[in-house]
Amino acid sequence: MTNPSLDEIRIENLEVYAHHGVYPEETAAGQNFYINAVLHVNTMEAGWTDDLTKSVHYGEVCHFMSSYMKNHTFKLIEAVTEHLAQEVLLAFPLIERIALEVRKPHAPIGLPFESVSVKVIRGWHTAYIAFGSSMGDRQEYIDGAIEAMRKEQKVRVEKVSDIIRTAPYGDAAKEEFLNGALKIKTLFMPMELLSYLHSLEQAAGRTREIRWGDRTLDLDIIFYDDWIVATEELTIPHRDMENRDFVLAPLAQIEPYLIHPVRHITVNELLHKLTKEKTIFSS
Ligand code: A4P
Ligand code: MG
Repeated sequence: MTNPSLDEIRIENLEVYAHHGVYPEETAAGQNFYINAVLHVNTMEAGWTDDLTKSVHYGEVCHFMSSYMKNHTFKLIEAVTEHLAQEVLLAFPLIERIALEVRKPHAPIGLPFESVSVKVIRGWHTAYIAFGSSMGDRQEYIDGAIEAMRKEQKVRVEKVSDIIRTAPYGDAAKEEFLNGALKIKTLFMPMELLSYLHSLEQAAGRTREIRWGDRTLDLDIIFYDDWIVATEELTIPHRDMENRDFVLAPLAQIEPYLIHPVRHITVNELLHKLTKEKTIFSS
């Protein structure tokens, strides 16, 4: 998550009578739940202008959470908390992150206790996506994917680079590519984002036959906050980005000073390094 120094709006022990629980008696009769929420919002502008529209109306957040809790029924407080955190983030765009705790002091445990609770921290993440197409109506495939992302509620498209024409890289691809990059905010975690991007590739008629071969649409995750992910299915930052001018040039156009979390140099510097190496090797 991008800004660790965000200000906080705190809601403490909001009481809500609702019907969540594993046992049928709990969902039938209901009981009191208590919500603690820390809303991470940049409050400075509201602070200086004294204007509520520049901040988040905590009263509205309380009513929203209370109605959501009353109008839905889950077995687990894990589920209540997860869904509620997401709904708040979707409904109040100025909230970048929420720490949400749902307490259940009357849980049917049969022993003296004060309370049980689940607490989660959820928020918007910043990701950079490189896109490429070398088959069929390339522009149409790219436009279609960006349009689909604009309609997906868990994604906010923030910046789109110019689209450039590039020669195929690697031995498998033969056709000219259209390439570019996107900056998005997203509620998807990295693996969920990868699956989502694969669904967009499939919608563009992508089949996976030849690695590095020609394709209708390729969507790669370049960065995800400053996270480092190294699993069999997913490598972030993208493992080959520093060797690809068709990734670095569009990225440098939208975010030149972004720092690569492993190399510790900016996108601009990576691009200059690559251009210099290419000149040396080709001369
Ligand atoms: N994967 C791992 N890390 C990532 C990540 N950060 N983002 C895995 C996306 N995927 C990631 O990719 C294979 C697997 O990589 C995925 O299933 C995922 O689990 P793929 O898209 O199925 O197959 P691919 O694209 O053929 O292989 P690869 O290695 O992803 O190829 P690239 O790196 O996408 O390169 N020339 C030009 N001019 N422009 C291009 O855009 N693209 C390629 C393909 C070749 N030449 C090109 C271009
Ligand atoms: Mg790929």
